[in-house]
Amino acid sequence: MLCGAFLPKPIMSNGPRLQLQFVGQHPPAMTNKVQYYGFRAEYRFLTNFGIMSGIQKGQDCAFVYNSSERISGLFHSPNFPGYYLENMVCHYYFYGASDERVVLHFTYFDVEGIGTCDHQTASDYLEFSNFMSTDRKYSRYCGKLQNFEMRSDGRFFRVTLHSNDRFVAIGFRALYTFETIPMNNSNNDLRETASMQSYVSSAPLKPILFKFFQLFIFVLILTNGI
Ligand SMILES: [Ca+2]
Repeated sequence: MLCGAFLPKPIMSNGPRLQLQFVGQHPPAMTNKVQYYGFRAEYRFLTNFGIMSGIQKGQDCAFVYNSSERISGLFHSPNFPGYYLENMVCHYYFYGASDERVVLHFTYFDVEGIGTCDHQTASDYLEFSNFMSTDRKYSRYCGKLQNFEMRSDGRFFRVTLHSNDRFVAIGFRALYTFETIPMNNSNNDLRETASMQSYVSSAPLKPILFKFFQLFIFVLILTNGI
């Protein structure tokens, strides 16, 4: 229920229907001088869950972000900054070039859930993965979190929001950036490998020098003895 003088956050229906009921009561005698003007709202029929960035895959809550199209931008939960929807799975796929990594900077995070965000806690959660399948490297993310950053290991990254059938929150907003890995790194690696090889190949020199030194001492002893 909504009342009072404030602007509510955007409301999104879970399906193709939404019903609103306006109930006007007689104000109490003491406050009859106060004027209430009711409300005015904008409505829109959406198929993109209110997510304007990326390319939507069909009618699903699945969005693709290619570095060839945009090197950085914002993405967020459905209906942000309003409440996200119940019982849904939303995918965000990031595809970079082979020399790029995906960097996500979360500037808002409030996903309804507690603790480890697992099934027992009946939590909604955000899942991160370097693959299309589950990535055991990352635990589930839920609750209220301060700004944080996530990085992909390779050129691909996946973020998925899971919500259950009860309680919702505002969700999240993040900045994505495709970061080019400096090519110097691989050159350095090559150089390091090269110097390592020369070190390895020069290593047997030491015993030879030692042998020479031993021989020199031996000769010295010999000459002194004579
Ligand atoms: Ca929930």
